[in-house]
Amino acid sequence: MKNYSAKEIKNIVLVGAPGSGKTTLAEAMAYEGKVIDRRGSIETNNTLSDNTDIEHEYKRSIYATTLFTEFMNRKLNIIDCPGSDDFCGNLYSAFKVGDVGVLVMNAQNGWQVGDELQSRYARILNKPLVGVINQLDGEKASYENMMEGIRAASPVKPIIVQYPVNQGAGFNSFIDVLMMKMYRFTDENGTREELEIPAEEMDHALELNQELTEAAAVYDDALMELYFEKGSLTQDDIRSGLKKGVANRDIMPIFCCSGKRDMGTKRLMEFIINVAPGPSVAPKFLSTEGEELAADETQPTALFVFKSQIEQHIGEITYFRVVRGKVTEGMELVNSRTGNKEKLSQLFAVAGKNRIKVTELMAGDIGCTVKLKGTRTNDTLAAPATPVACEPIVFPEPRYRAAVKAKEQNDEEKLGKILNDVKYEDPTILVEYSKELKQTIIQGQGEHHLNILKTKIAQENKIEMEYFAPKIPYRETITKVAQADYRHKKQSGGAGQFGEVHMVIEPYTEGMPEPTKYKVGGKEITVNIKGKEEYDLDWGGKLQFYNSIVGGAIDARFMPAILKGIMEKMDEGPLTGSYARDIRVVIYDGKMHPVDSNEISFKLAARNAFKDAFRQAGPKIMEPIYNVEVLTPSEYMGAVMSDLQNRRAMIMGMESDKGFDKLNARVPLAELYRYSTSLSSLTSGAATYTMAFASYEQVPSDVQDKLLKAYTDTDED
Ligand SMILES: Nc1nc2c(ncn2[C@@H]2O[C@H](COP(=O)(O)OP(=O)(O)OP(=O)(O)O)[C@@H](O)[C@H]2O)c(=O)[nH]1
Ligand SMILES: [Mg+2]
Repeated sequence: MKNYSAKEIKNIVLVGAPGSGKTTLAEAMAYEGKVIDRRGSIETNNTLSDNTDIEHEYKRSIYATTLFTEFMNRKLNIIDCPGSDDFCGNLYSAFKVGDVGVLVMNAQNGWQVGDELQSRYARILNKPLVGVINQLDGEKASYENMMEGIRAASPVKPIIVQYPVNQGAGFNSFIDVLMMKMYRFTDENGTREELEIPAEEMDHALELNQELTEAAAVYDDALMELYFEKGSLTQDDIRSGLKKGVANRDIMPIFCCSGKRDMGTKRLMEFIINVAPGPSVAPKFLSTEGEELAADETQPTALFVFKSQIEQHIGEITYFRVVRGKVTEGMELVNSRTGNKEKLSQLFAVAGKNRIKVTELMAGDIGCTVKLKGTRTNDTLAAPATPVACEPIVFPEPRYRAAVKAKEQNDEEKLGKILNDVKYEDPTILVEYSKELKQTIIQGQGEHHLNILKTKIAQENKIEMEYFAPKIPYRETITKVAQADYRHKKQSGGAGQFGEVHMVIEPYTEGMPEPTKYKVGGKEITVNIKGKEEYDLDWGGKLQFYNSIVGGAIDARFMPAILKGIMEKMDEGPLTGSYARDIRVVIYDGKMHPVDSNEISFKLAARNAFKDAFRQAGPKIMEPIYNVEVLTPSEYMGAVMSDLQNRRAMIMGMESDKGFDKLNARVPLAELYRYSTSLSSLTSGAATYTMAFASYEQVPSDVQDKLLKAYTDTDED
């Protein structure tokens, strides 16, 4: 295989709503590039891109897959992304190494939330887009409806390059207003005739050609001048204007296609080769120090790892882009995170499940290697003398959580290890054991995302796991002053136990004055501060602890034990066993026994006094509230809103944004379990949402009563 340099490479990312035909189009591109001599299909489970058992089972893409093709003496690296938003992490990695997105849209469905989301990701990640109206051979295909949707909703302005002559089942021709030709396909293997535009289409074609010319001229003063002078531009001039408009992310040229019948694929690839920005023009990689790393093969080598996947019989496969310099077979590089050497004994160009051995890859190219020792996604491998680390991919926040355990207790330990490693393959899955909830909590992008993981672990590791509702990390605090005494006394045979503690507690607020006097339960208590300790609690909020013992009622040496007793109860709050926060405690009296008093006695006395005081202090339970943002087609807005209201949501605002409604609400986490699934069934999968922690707020009294009851039923204190 030829060695391609940055100027001869294009790295494209196929994006678009679920099922729009990305994988099928990638297959047609690979066929046109002669990487395969027969096209596989989704139905027969033999595409290059969807090549895992789990993708076959679900008949959809789950992982972004890289495929190279050679076309017009250039190399086109295609990354085929999954359309489902549950797997959007893949788009973040793909766009890190891809320079341009190809938005594949289904002409049968019109503009969908998936198109909306994926074009937004491209925008967030600063990547230009080329638009493809696909499935024009479908029974329900409507180019006009699709264009209307794009015009109304696309964040980038569409510019028509092609329109179909006969869409629907008989689709076989379209007019290209850049080439000013009609293309007609004579078979389903990409064979095409280049014909003159029929007379009845000429006016329309000329009109669109003028729009295209004007759109191209806008981006270049010299072109604009030329256009005014001559009233037209050459094809090459138009291309050079489009090149700028696309690279600036101002316009999205629109193409026609049936990936399934391989119609339009070749023209699209030609345009990408000629017009889309390649590695030497696209924005440069940045180092973590902010240095620009140009795709220059004369520079010292640096590779960025954007994906790592374990494949049966082979082990870990590491996918990378050569950021600068070149990499040759057998090269030794240094991982800038670990400082360890890695030998790249084999290099491959990747075409999905096929890997083609190569001896060298140049700056801008994408490839993979195997058998690295400790390199993962987001690592940079660099020449030992010139270490550098590239800015990492910043993955989206999780928006779905569940508790997880092994079906068989015996598998628990093994499952723990497997789950711990999941993040290396899929950085959008977070797993952690919550000491607070005493559950293993797994977080991801949606229920489907987690179910796929479950199936994968069952298939590959033969371990069954179960998801269930995670506990909610409630917090407990108090609302008023309270007082309590507690005597711990035990006389059983040998040495006895004795400790007595008197305390006052009150709600802590920032900047409150030092305590001087309390009047509580008919008692008047004067505070003489002997000692003060203040703790920032790991789980948020504060504990203030005052020693106000007079006349040696309790020895100072027992104070740490008293504090410990209180801390134990803060750690496992008296109401529901959740963390307590924002409390001031004053120990003002107590009793010792000359022989029987010891630390354990005071710890227990303090613990129980604190619990009693807490329960009298107007205790309340606080729950985590999340900011939720839902994006839905307007027709579902009513349903989405009333569902949220049933979840105790506070609606904060609504706005319409290019055909979609956006709704912001504050929703208790306790009401969000399986929200992604409900939202999906309410809107036939057309809506999406994000969520982020906002604050802790008091739960309503009916919820508090329920929680209290549930806890007293289990409290063995
Ligand atoms: N009629 C018609 N059907 C198509 C075309 N392209 C794809 N399909 C069908 O649409 C379905 C989805 O195709 P895929 O290629 O898997 O779509 P995708 O965009 O990769 O889907 P995800 O990766 O799951 O988002 C399959 O049944 C294909 O056979 C097309 O051009 N015309
Ligand atoms: Mg796919």
